[in-house]
Amino acid sequence: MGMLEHKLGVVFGIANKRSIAWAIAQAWAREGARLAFTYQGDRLKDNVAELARAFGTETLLLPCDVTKDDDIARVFEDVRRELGGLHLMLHSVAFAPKEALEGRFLNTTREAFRIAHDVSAYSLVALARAAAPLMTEGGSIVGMSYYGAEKVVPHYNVMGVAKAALEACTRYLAHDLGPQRIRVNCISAGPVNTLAARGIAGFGAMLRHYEDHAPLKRNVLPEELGATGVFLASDGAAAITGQVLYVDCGYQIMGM
Ligand code: 0WE
Repeated sequence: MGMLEHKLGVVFGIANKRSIAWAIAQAWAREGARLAFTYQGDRLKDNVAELARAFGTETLLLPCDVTKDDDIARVFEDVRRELGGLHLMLHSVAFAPKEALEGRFLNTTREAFRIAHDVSAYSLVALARAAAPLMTEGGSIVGMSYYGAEKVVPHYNVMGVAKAALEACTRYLAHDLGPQRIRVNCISAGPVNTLAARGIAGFGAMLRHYEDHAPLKRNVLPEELGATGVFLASDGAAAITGQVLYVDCGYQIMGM
């Protein structure tokens, strides 16, 4: 008997098989959850459809640009009609314009700041507001963060500020939704080699830096993020809300 038997979930942020969202979705499904997937833009549709097929042909697959209120409304109308309720939601979505992740934070434009916060932080608020009415039996909302939210990671720049906002949003949402037994937490993952990490200058060096400095002397594996996702979704985490859980091989505890 899986830990998430009879749970219904919706997953935002799968781009391909390396996505953290895919690792967590697979883990949720393995524990018995029934999932709907969203994808951003036609470019990713075939990718996500191919992955979703692993769970059978009737898996609900919906387009969603999280910066569009109409898209969000339609996703949750479709989830209500097709799944009939909701217990789990994964938010694994972030974007900042590439130029903003190079050079000095000082030079962040108003537009890059706006986009990073809209896509990466406000979207959690909008999605949680739309999901909550469907979570009539309580629920678990999980977001993804990164250490750059609390300490300066060179070049993470405006994404660090947006992740700080995401973590604060997690706490305020946890307060608002707690009375409805909806928990809101985020996982702060160590670096993972995903599409979003590709093309970031020095990412290979960052992975080696973690291997050298994290207490566990290695990087986190996608399946370990999946296991933490299962824990946060499960009754084992029934009293945990508003938290940031570090799943980073211990890197965050180090002072030097
Ligand atoms: O949150 C992230 C990355 C999110 C991300 C990635 C991109 C690349 C392509 C957001 N926006 C974009 N925009 C693009 O045009 N991470 C935690 C991974 C990451 O990204 C970094 C890191 C780490 C770690 C960027 C600079 C420094 C470190």
